[in-house]
Amino acid sequence: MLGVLNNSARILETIDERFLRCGVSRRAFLQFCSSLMVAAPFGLPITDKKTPEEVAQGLGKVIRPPVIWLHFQDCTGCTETLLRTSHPDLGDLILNVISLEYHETLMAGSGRQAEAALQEAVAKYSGKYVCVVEGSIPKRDNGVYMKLAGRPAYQVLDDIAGKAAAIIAIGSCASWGGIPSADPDPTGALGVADLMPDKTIINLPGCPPNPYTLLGVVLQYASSGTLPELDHERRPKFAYDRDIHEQCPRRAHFDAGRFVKQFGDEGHREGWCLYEMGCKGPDTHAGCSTRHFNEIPDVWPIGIGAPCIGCTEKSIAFRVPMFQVVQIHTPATPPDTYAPISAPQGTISPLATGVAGLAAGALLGAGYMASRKFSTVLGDESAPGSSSPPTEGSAQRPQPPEQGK
Ligand code: FSX
Ligand code: SF4
Ligand code: F3S
Repeated sequence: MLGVLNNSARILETIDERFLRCGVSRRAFLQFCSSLMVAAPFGLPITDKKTPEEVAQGLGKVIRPPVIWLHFQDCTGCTETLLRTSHPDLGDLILNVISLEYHETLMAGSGRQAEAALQEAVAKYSGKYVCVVEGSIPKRDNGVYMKLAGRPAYQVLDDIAGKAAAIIAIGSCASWGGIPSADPDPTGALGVADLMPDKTIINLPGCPPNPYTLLGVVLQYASSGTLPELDHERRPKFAYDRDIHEQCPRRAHFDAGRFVKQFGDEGHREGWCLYEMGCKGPDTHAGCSTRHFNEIPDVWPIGIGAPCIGCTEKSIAFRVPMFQVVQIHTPATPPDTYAPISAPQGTISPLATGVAGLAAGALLGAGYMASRKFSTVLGDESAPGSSSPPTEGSAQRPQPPEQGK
């Protein structure tokens, strides 16, 4: 399995050759392969193996793919997520697995020197490199809001991504505009696919996304020249095929009707469901609930007590107010990884598809829950949707802003 880069002059090494030359430990590589298997449990031939050893055996023979990484309007979080591994040698290892030819944040050079390095890398690997794009591209006023070496960002994108073998838009900014495109969108921020609609582009949204999703796609391409199956938003299905709510560890609390009402209240301290705090998990496709960040268990938004803001969804993050409650409009299937809390093991009340624990009259149709507002009463810990009248002297809770404001 020497992959698509086999026919190019052997200026690039295989991953095994590189490790041997740089003294990378087998143990670190196996750890890397395990993380890759967790990030891509199915849908990628490179990880479709029984053990990390088998994955390592296949990957070791792959020629390190040359990667040219462009930065536009971003916060550099996508780069950080790739390098801020909890084990320093793993971050190192990632840079040995791929051949990062150009990356403004990581390279020592700047100005003319950096520009020369970019042109050299493009000429050397023209038509063979993977172009990773981080950040959105400003198009308003002829792209005057961002220039690189005197050229507007959109021209740089056209030039460099145009000569790539594959284009990966990493993060929500590069996928469809992300934070810079939030209202009032002063720069006219666009994603890569908006500017190059006819190119094969893989979107890896997330703010930031899981780095192993990127590595899985790049290594899959390097090993066989194939790309994973994509959904309608050009996201690889292996990483974005399920919604957060389906596999959320707090799901049993949702099913039991236990909701956090305010940050810091008893429910929050107990790890209850964050739906009433605006959690967008029911409408968000991503793997975070089972594939945590930085190789640390529970390191993901809901794992640390923050509601999901729907950062992988074009129509949610930076569009819908953070604390606005979303409508549940998919039948809620019971989780298959977490046991329900208030129902006997292996069974769940049919009412749990909405919010079990509510008065039945509060449910609007079996299996679905209507969009609901926050309680207006401070300290109100009644069941969501129930009408608990404010008690005498009770303070009014500040309301979240209305959508579009
Ligand atoms: Fe965007 Fe990347 Fe959000 Fe940041 O740089 S996807 S702002 S976390 O990380 O581009
Ligand atoms: Fe988890 Fe959010 Fe669903 Fe609650 S609403 S179970 S916190 S994804
Ligand atoms: Fe983003 Fe929600 Fe995951 S905010 S990181 S998709 S939990």
